[in-house]
Amino acid sequence: MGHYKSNVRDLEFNLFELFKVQDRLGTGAFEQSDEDTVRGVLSELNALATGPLAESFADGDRTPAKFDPKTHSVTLPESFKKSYQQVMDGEWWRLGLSDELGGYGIPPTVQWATSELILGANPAVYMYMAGPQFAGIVHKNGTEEQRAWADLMIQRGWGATMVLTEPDAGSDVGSGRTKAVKQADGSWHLDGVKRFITSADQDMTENIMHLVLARPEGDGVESKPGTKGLSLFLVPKFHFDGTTGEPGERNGAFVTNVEHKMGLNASATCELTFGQHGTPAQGWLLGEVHDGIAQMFQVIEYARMMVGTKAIATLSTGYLNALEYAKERVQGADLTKATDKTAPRVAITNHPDVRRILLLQKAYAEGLRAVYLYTATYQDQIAQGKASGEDVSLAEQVNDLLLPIVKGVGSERAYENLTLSLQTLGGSGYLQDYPIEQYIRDAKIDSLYEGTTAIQAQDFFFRKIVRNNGAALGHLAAEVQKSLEAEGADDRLKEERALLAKALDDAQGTLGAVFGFLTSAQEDVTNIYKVGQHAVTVLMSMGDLLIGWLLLRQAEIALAALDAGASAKDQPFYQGKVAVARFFAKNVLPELTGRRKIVENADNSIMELDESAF
Ligand code: ST9
Ligand code: FAD
Repeated sequence: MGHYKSNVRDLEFNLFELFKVQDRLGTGAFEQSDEDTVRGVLSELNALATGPLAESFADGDRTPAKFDPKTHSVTLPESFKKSYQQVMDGEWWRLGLSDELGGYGIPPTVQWATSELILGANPAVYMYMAGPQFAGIVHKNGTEEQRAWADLMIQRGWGATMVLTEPDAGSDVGSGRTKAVKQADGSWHLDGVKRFITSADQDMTENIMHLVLARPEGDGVESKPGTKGLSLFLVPKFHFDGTTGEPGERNGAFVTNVEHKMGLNASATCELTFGQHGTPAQGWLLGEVHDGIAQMFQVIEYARMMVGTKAIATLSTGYLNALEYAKERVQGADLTKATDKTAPRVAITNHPDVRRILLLQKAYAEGLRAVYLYTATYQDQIAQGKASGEDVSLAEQVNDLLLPIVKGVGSERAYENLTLSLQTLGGSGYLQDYPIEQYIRDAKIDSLYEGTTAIQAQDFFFRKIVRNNGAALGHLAAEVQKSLEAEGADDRLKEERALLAKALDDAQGTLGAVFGFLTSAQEDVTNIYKVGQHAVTVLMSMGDLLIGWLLLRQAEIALAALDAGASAKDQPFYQGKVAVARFFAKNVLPELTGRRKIVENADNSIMELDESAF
């Protein structure tokens, strides 16, 4: 058996029992798909993920991407390339495409569920699959000629990158200095050095299309500072025939270094230099509009959802590996017999502390899965609404609000709980004999790239709540309230509902306090520091609230299924759903009260402390 332990039962539970995707299948934008197709896709992809994709996971780590500075090229281990080829040959990338570009008309909820399988089995494989997905963005924003390039990117299986970061422009993308100078033929020559670029070279595809943010210069080009002065350029690795896609001369975008990283070693993280090696780096303005940051955010929104799902997928397999180990590992006597030195030794699942950490892992793995799939239900609504010409603005706002939770909370909680997966194995968890140490190394990146957690928290508060006048947040709070007041709610979960009601009040109180700091900053600008200090707390509390709510909804469904006489095979699954919702409500949700107090009592002492005292 490979390292990857998927949870298709839970994916199906979310899709069909909680979020009722079957009601949307066969209609509107999803006319082509039905329940059998979806179950079939999950089952087939699960076989690929747990088998051939998982196979090269460890090898990709131990034999990382190799860089040849003479040829500016990157090579990957054969085993990894084989895994990538299988997923490409199976045309699984079509799952993420619109019908127009050769997709299967599958709802985003299902797409993300299938993505979890690839991301859990071998996340670097997924990263290299960016070509068709990014082609969709080129198609959406491009000129007629560029739309034809997008088709070539898909047909010829090219790779693609998103190129923002520079040595002095990480979180602060607007500090980027790479420039693009307009040429007489309408193209642009790029000049500058970008760093940390995922998949900027590899030896698996005939070409790579770089989507690059650069600062345009030239006659008639208005120069603006910050992100609003950036434009998005298409810069291919090789020039190509616009009709056939046949690659020609090398373009002047060269990989000049590959980073040595803590994890995710199969995914090449490259320095990419434009126009500084004797060949001009020729690029084309995307869509011929200087609207680079907004265009790039279409890529970023997808990538943030992907990063959160990656983290959650890894936590889930970490938990299931830990669970399997715990059931088999015999160590120590039952605590009630601890003084009897002759007492029989038991599996560690009998120890209260092991149960505690296993349930924490289960709660976050399954709760966060529900959060990303809940987010995707709004993407379903957007796709359906757009197809039928309905107003989708609220669904778009709620999706926007949820993205920093999926990405920020998903990555932080996954990493934190993966350390508990490792802890479950004791010293063995520290060894490369088990996959968990690699999971931890591979998952750490998720709280860093695509915007660190601090950036997610600020995005959540300032852009998604304040600038939105709380419209999306109000909708979410009303959804939680609706569950709390639902008629016929199961009495057996009364206590948990009361804990959820308190958590809702605490999350709102925490937000209220932070709003107060923002308002008072009009009189004393330093009060904005208090927002900065506690934005992450707000994000994490909102994440826990959502997890507690969705676990409770799952528990209601599980109790009903048990009452209706669930099959012997399903009974433990549903019992587990009830138990984990109860555990989370009692053991995690009350933490929101303490966090609220901390925020309400915020002061600026840490900002007043001289740097030398740190
Ligand atoms: C990175 C890549 O880290 C990591 C790896 C990726 C690998 C990709 C692989 C993909 C694989 C795909 C495979 C598919 C396979 C499918 C298979 C299916 C089975 N939302 O606030 P302002 C815009 S990349 C939307 O003033 P500042 C907006 O246009 C590096 N738009 O910002 C706004 O204008 P307006 C990632 C947003 O203060 C404008 O920006 N780096 C949002 O100038 C200015 O906004 C980062 O993420 C938003 N949330 O700049 C950087 N926010 O206001 C992190 C802003 O008029 N830093 N806009 O609407 C930030 O995000 C900063 O906050 C900042 C600040 C740069 C935005
Ligand atoms: P910094 O921005 O220097 O941040 C350092 C610390 O300061 C962080 O804790 C951060 O939260 C904090 N901080 C910074 N500014 C603020 C602020 N305003 N408020 C509060 N806290 C703040 N980039 C690409 O363009 N394309 C890619 O494909 C890509 N892939 C990557 C792959 C890997 C493996 C890595 C490591 C990075 C990748 N990146 C990529 C870059 C990545 O997006 C950046 O590393 C990330 O945005 C953070 O920037 P930075 O590393 O410069 O950190």
